[in-house]
Amino acid sequence: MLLEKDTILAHNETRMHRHHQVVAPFRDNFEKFEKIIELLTRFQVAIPSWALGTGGTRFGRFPGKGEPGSLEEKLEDVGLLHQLNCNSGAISLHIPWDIPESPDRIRSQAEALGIRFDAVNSNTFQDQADQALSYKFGSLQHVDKAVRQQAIQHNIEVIEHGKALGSKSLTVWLSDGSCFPGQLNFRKAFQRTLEGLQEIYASLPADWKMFVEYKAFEPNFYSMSVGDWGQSLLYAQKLGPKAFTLVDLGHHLPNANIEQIVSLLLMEGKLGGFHFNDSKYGDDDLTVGSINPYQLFLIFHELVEGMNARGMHHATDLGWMIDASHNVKDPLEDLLQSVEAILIAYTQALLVDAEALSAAQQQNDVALCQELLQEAFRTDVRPIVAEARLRAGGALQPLQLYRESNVRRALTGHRRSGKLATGL
Ligand code: AOS
Ligand code: ZN
Ligand code: ZN
Ligand code: ZN
Repeated sequence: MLLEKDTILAHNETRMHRHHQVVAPFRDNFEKFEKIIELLTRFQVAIPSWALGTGGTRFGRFPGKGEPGSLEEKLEDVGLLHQLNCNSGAISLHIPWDIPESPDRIRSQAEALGIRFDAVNSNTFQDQADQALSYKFGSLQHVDKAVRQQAIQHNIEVIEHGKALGSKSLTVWLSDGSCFPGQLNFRKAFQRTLEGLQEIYASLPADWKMFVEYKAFEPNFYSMSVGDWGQSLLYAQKLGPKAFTLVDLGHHLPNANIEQIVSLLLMEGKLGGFHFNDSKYGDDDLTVGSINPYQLFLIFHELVEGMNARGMHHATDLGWMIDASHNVKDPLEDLLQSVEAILIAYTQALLVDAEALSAAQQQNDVALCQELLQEAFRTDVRPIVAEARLRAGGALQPLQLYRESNVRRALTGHRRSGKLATGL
């Protein structure tokens, strides 16, 4: 369901006077302001198909209404988000949850909505109904070659689906690992996993990237075969130039310095992209920026600094994706909040006076270093983000417009009883 253009215009009209008042002070530095607007306009965050419906925990799931039941409906939802904020012009699919029956049709639907396909995700963390062998004891690490082959074959099929849609990357997240000491020979598990990844890598088209996502724990609780950025980097280095590490913010041990990890991966040319979310305890998959917005800002500070140093293109040289799960909020509202949080952190990072910071670091002026970062972080940049949206044709306040337009009620009316087609 897409909103009428007039609806957005009317929404903006009633807020325009106030918007002009709050955005005016930022225009004082005209050149920087215009540069930031341009960067924000190009910056697109991929929405994960699996986050468009209500998620759950192992204790239960409380489904919402009007949730998408097909890939077409998922695309519709992302189209709506993109129409509201003009920064959600991509979707990340999960196979087999999102197998397109007719890739050409899906492709033209996405094109009409201004949406491209970001990384396709494989799934060897569940057993599917028609699957010959079980992943109970892992997939690429499995002691049985036949299970490993099945997992390799699946990943190759995922690449094929991605090719048909115009995707350019594969994300491999493995739930492989062990729950108890002694269960696994770490070295052999690593080697088997590497061999599997090498076979998948060999099937990657020349212009594709492979993202190796790491996770410290869960579903295995003693060891994970891609458990941290060190292991992911090892795989990526051994695989070759098309392989990169993917950082999911919720996949670290408590208090990990994620921004430093990001900085060093960037330095090595091995940072592939992100699964943005927020957490207080573990892989909580909460709304981006809802728990620790300062950490998000510090990550973006490293990204801006590191990407500029390497001459990288902010919008296109990394995979910007969300990985979240919504248990108590309307998924679309939550995703609007997440994209907004990402843009706010990015904008604040763009405001950092890089030259002054570098000089202060050189002088060991620790207090000034902190002041310079916090000066940017404490700036309410929402008017800048809104201005970028306004110029791109989006809504000044996407969440409010979503609510005012009663979108969820309309979706509930014409979709089958909120039945969700994804595996979560
Ligand atoms: C799992 O914890 C990872 O974050 C993966 O990215 C996973 O594929 C995704 O959450 C979908 O279930
Ligand atoms: Zn993830
Ligand atoms: Zn996760
Ligand atoms: Zn997560």
